[in-house]
Amino acid sequence: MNLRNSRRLTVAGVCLLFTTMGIPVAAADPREAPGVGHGFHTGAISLNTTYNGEMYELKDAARGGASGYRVRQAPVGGTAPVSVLYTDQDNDWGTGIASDRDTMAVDAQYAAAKAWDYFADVHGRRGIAGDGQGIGTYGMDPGVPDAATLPRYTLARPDLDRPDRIIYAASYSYIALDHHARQVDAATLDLVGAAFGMGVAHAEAGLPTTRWDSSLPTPPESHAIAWATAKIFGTMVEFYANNRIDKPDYLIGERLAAGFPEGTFAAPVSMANPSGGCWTTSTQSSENPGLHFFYLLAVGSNPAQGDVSPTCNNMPVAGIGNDKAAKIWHRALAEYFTDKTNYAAARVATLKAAADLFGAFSLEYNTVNAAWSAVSVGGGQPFPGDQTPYPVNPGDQETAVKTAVSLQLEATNPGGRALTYTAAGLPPGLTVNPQSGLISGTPTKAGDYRVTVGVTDTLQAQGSTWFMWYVL
Ligand SMILES: [Ca+2]
Ligand SMILES: [Ca+2]
Repeated sequence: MNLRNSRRLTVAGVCLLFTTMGIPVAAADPREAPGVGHGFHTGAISLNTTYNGEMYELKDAARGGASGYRVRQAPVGGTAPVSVLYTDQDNDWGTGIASDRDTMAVDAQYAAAKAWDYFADVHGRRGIAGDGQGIGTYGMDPGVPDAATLPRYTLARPDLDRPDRIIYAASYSYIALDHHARQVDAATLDLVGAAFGMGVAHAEAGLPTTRWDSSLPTPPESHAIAWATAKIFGTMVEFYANNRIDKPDYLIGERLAAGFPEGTFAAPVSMANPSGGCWTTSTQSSENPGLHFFYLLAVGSNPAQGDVSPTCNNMPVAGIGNDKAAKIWHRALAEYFTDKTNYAAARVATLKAAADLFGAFSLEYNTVNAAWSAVSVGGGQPFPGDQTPYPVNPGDQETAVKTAVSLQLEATNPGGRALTYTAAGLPPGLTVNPQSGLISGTPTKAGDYRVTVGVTDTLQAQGSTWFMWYVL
């Protein structure tokens, strides 16, 4: 029965419904009934709400009392914005239209619930701090100047340079959603999930939740690791929700621009191939090398389905799937990350986490190592027993164009497992036999070619080297 089309009378907590015939019918306790939400990003979904005797509150008792608030401007004469719990008369929330405040609240509450469920189901974690406390989502009215003025809102910062953007930063129990100037419904699964993940990064490791600038005492890369953590988990929440409107993908914030003319917003970041996705001293304060790493670990460089992800070292990486990749990152965060973790330390931490979960030098462990190398974060092994195979460098080659060549690659192979040979950047006309390592063919075009040759064993332990091939 649709409550909206029924007159309702509440007596001692029992809802009596009057049908059009005027005959009272005892209904189930309305406090037990799930609400219906109509989100812009999420469509029609069910919501846990709380009946207070007079109306429904956007408050989810099953998830630590997670609640949705609207933040209004300070009243005349007041100085602080006012947070108001969303309420509804008939437990049917929102219209599905982006500019509707209740619709934004539906999206936020739904996304926060999915984030809660993701961390609970996959990582055994209840809430951002793991203490069972539900989180709040705050939809900012236009003109609310600064989320930092919210009570207890000590860790959040508005993105002053981009006031159209969501405020990612979250404290232990709050997520801010900044709709500001453009009235954007920023409560997408990945962005809310990222805010949740940012809170977890801070709660577990003390990672800083702001963008780095030169005035901050903490190293730039710890900010990058925090933001990578946020966006990795935001994407995992999106996959977990598997919503029919906001479909899972490896883009960050792709729904933000929905309903706006193309070009209104910057293109969403692609984890498969982000700009600055190779670590250098100029990308170290960006999360993009970390996002690129995670995509390679989970999906791989050339997946059967999904976007190709070019590697910085020209070596192929086969992914181990979202679930294993996310478990590795979460364990690294929970056990090994600190407030000063940089990319090199994150590499060691994720290797240790992979060793804890799957064994040192397991396929999963070796894939972590390969994926970090593929974003130019290298280093030694934190455990003894390394069996990485390496190709023997054949030295620079010089051959005449349109003349057949044959070059046999050799490799060290301490693990004794079957090897696959790869060669990237070969002169046109030449190919490598992946099994035998024989490079053969007839070069068709003169030029100077930088060739990366690599070997990968059946547990994805891999090594590479490079040489020049001059075709005259
Ligand atoms: Ca999506
Ligand atoms: Ca996304």
